[in-house]
Amino acid sequence: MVSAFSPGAPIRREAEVICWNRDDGQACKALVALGDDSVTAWEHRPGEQPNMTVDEFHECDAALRRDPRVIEALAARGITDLERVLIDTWAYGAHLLPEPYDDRRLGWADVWFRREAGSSPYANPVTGLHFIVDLNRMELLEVEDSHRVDEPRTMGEYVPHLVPGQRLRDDLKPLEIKQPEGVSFTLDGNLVTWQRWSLRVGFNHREGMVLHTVGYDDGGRTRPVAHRLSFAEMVVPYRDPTPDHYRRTAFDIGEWGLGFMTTSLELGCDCLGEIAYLDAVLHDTRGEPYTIRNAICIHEEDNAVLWKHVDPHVGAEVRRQRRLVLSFHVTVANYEYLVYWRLYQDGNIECEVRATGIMVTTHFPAGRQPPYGTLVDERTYAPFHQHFLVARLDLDVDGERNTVYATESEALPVGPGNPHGLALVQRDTPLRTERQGRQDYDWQSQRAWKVVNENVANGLGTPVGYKLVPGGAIPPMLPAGSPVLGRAAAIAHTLWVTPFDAGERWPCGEFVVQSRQDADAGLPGWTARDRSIEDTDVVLWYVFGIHHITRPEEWPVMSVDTVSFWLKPVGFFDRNPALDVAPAHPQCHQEESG
Ligand SMILES: [Cu+2]
Repeated sequence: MVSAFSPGAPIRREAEVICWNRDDGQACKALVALGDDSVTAWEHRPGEQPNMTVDEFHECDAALRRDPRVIEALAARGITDLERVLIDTWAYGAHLLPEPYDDRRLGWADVWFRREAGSSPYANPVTGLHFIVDLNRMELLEVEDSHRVDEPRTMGEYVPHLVPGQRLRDDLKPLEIKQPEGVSFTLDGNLVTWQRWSLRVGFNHREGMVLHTVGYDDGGRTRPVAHRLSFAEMVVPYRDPTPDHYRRTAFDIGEWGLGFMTTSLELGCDCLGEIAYLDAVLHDTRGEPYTIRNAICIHEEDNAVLWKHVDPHVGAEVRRQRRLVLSFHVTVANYEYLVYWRLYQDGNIECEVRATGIMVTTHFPAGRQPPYGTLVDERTYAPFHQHFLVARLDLDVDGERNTVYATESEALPVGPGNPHGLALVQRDTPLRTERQGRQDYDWQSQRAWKVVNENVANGLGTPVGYKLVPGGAIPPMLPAGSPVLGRAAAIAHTLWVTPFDAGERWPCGEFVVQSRQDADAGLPGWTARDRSIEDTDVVLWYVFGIHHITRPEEWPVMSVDTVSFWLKPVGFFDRNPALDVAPAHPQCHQEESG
């Protein structure tokens, strides 16, 4: 497979095809051998709903706009200019499907209104109006007109000319990033090499950017760190049970796909400096290819100081820190997610996600505001919600045979040998089976997880490892038996560990549109077998995200909310591997004394 690939070697080109018959709604999964134009596998998947498609979203929009009942419902609210209406179609969870239609492929739609041409539709929710649509027949099933609210006078605009009385700041001087001798990385096809790092960059419709065969050159030998790094699922439950929001639980990867939602990047705006871009090629519902230009951005950044010491006799020795950033941006309706994987000179890998865009809001009548959100404008609140991401980390620390340890600090009680209560020890507990591999964040013990290769020792005689340093871990806060937790039990733990299985890719199941529960299809089912995860090819599933208690400062557009986690070498090297980074300027470096 990928790790065995050498340039020029023949490869078998296969495409996995998910399709469904819009007449009877039946889904199928097929394998197509592209080299000899043959279908090598064909499997019926009764009862499953494939992912939502971009084509279907647009088709639904067009169908609704034509429908006299939609035109009438909008007119009843004084909206007659359909050009200014935005309709967002969302997927359902099975537990919320309206009964007469619960065997169909359904969407439910929100309605938004642009106050003037070019203004922000998300500034003005059409509160209490939703459409339920059969997505196979493109048939409007129900107009839900649950309640109306007198329009508040809000300011939801962010484009400068639409913000009343706004004068843009003019006191920033130019800041230019130049690399007069070019960049320090090389890009050969999808192979990236930079400093000691090498990796291959991939892309697919569901996960977006994927990093393969990430390795670090150590004395002329590439030592594997990760076989494959990606995001496998996102779950965004809105925590507001009122009519406008109770259905709003998005699975942005399983329902929509980070790849499908990827947007083109612009030099100087999205990425600054000397940039290498990669395009992505995806397909529409007819299987026709299309290109997302500049889908992935690769560039170097200065990141202040890497290491420093000031010696009282001989002065300062300082190194600047450089990092390589691989990133892509995703727009899912009102929200954007910006994903950054960063490689550092000292062997660290950082994965950062930034959420930005526009929060969902609702208008409410004069009086007390609803309790499940924050007031952000006149009689307008932004509901609380959570963004859970599941990173799939197929690590190969110096090879495939790895064991994961929970590593925790413990303060020993006062006693003989510890009279001042200072003694702190580190406990490493091997996770031998999948049940033990279900782990939760623990602030008290500063719990982290070490992926260790017991078969390879460093120069100090201890086994080599990489540590998953948790960041952005959030609890689900969903009661047992909650239907959302039933569909996404993966979010119930911070970490899951499984033995590698090529078929285990999607933590909440392959088909999450209208899913009822993931007990069989995803992480809960896989790990219920309690397989051994000791000294084997392990996959870590790290759950992190944003517990979004909305703020007025996030309206009318939200500055980035940033979360990250790190993979850091622990005894992978014998000493600081960035000792040999050269000083950026002569003055960062002590004169050699003669
Ligand atoms: Cu949010």
